Amino acid sequence: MLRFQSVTIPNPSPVKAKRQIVFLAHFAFVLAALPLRADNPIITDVFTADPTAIVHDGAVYLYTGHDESPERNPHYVMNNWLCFSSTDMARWTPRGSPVAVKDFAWARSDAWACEVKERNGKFYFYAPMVQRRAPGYGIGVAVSDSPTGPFTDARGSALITHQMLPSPPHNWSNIDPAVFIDDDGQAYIFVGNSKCYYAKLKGDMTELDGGVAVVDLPGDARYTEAPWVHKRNGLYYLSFASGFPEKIAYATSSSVNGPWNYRGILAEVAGNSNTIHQAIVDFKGRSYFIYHNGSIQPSGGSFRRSVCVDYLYYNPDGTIKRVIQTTEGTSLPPAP
Ligand code: FUB
Repeated sequence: MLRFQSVTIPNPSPVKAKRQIVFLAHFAFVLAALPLRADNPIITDVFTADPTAIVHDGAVYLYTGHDESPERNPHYVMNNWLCFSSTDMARWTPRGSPVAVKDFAWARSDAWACEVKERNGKFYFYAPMVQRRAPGYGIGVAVSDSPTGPFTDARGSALITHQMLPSPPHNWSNIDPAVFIDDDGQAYIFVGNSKCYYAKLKGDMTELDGGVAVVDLPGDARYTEAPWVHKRNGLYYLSFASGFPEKIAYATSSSVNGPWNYRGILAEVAGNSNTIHQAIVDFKGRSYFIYHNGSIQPSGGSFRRSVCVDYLYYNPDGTIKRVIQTTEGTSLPPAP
């Protein structure tokens, strides 16, 4: 970050004053042409985790979990979600909390990784929460007319319950929803910890269209959680957290139904955090990798995380270059 001290200029002669004005104007011009850097993490006054983002009407809307765990408490404390917006991926405006666990009568706790998608002028919010009346997590869906909410529970019940998953490995299998809408309008929801699952969504985005199936990934992919599906030039990409501490790995396919071809590591372990949880978005001609780390000092960590943004680059053959996690973050292009 650049900082300047004020300088007192003694009463100059007219010639000197003109030179000083020319010098200052030149200096201001050079400054304006320098790229403005975002700095990672992008939000430093609250702890943010598990990012997801949409592009709407010339802006990016970023949704995050909200880590409220006290220092040295080795558990998540997460009660609501937060929203931020930006028109340049560098300056972020807080938009408050669009929804909380308390807005879902069937849910007890754990505002874990959310997902938001826009369809037909409405905004759909998906998130896992611990169910009140049955073991495990349920995926809730809420709806709003605005990207910043407030979102209202669209069903009064979970869209996917833990009990709907085929052979869930444990009680927190039903987490981390990611919604993908294909070019033909068919929407899919992916979820899962330790095993990846997916299901079709009906056009109303609030009901499943059929059952929940397992996504078949090779063992060396070491799938942990945080699925994210996107499509580019006809190729489907499924990225996900792999191993623990987590890296991000990815697979590709010519169909959203697979088979998935494992492509290796996309991003290394995040600084000072066991989890990393990615989202990938394109905005104004560039691709971005949004994730969290635990880098805020002195008290950041695996339960007090912070969202970061870095560039994502593709190779000519469609594979993705490994993401370089930076403290500088992304930069605004200089003003034209
Ligand atoms: O924030 C709680 C959990 O940690 C998320 O659901 C996972 O993706 C991991 O980031």
